[in-house]
Amino acid sequence: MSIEQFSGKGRLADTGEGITGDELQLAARNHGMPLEALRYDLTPAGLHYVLVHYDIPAASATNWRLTVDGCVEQPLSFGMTELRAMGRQTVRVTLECAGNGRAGLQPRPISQPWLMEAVGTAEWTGVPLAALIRAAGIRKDAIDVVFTGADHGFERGIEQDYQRGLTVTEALDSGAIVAWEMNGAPLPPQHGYPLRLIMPGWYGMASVKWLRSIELIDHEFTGYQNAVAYRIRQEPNEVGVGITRIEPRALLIPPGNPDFMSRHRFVPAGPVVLQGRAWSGWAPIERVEVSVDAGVSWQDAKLDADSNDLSWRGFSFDWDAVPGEHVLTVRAHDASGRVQPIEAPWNRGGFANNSAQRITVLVLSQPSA
Ligand SMILES: Nc1nc2c(c(=O)[nH]1)N[C@H]1C(S)=C(S)[C@@H](COP(=O)(O)O)O[C@H]1N2
Ligand SMILES: [Mo]
Repeated sequence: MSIEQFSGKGRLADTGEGITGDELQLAARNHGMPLEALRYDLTPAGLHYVLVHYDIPAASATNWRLTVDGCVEQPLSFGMTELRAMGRQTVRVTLECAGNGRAGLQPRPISQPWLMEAVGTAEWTGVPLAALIRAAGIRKDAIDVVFTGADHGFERGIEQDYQRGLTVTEALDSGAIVAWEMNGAPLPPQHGYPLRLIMPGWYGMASVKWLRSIELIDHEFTGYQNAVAYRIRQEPNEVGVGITRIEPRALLIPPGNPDFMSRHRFVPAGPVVLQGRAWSGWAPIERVEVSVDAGVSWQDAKLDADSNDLSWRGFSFDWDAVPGEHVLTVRAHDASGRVQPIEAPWNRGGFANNSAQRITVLVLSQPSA
């Protein structure tokens, strides 16, 4: 018996192949945000999506240490009390998993089978990452910063701590914080208790949970989560392009009432206010379009006040629902000129798939009960 024998291969589903047992196992552990929770401007912690590669590690704030070392003038080690003395800032951040939308791709990459619900917005409180790095003093030979979590596991035969790297510039200039609170309470275990990194605007994989070490290194970081996973590729052996910021996306709160098993939706005829939220990690949202005829015609949604950061922005649209079947769809535009595509291009890992949401509803002339 060997590690390889038990390790997932990262394959594509065969034509017509349903969700596998491995995918079900991942989906039952890693939950999404039910789309009706788009009604909350700040996602309650229990409704925020969760993604954990390995196991949630045992952790105690009492004896937790965070080290900052490597290519620094003065290596540092903080307990939670010492860390709190370094500064305190709250940032409102929309996090989205880079695999969001994966299950909608054809062929389907076998992995966590997200539909469109791997998103959430929280207020994260902690100390600016730049303050910690500057306190240690950046040596001239520093190139990358490596963040290590306390969780440990195997991926495609490779044993590892969960680790991600950033360049020194990204680490200093992206508004990152090392957070100990989510929505004003200590981090829940599944969201990184007692300490995590938060990288505003970046796909979730950069926001390392259970953060125990920040190391500056004098070369490019080539760890698994940067160099192997989380890259856009067409072919398994190409180098690919590393995944960074969140592509624009708009989502509607599905209107009306769902069928329990199929989740097909029924809407009573008459005026309906469609509501949703849109976000992009590149620039603030400046326009959202809605179509109630499967993308044949589009109209602008009304935008809520700008949040002045990269967190999601609410929108609404007045729809006069007439009896019959309708396909609702939405697309986001951000201030960098990025427009959400109706159909995003395919890639092997199923990353950054921001294809437009489609909701089929049956509008009923009479409420049935
Ligand atoms: N240590 C550690 N950090 C991690 C992960 C992990 O498995 N281990 N998963 C990453 C991924 S892929 C995502 S999408 C986000 C999810 O954060 P959340 O569960 O708080 O929503 O955490 C990231 N940070
Ligand atoms: Mo993720």
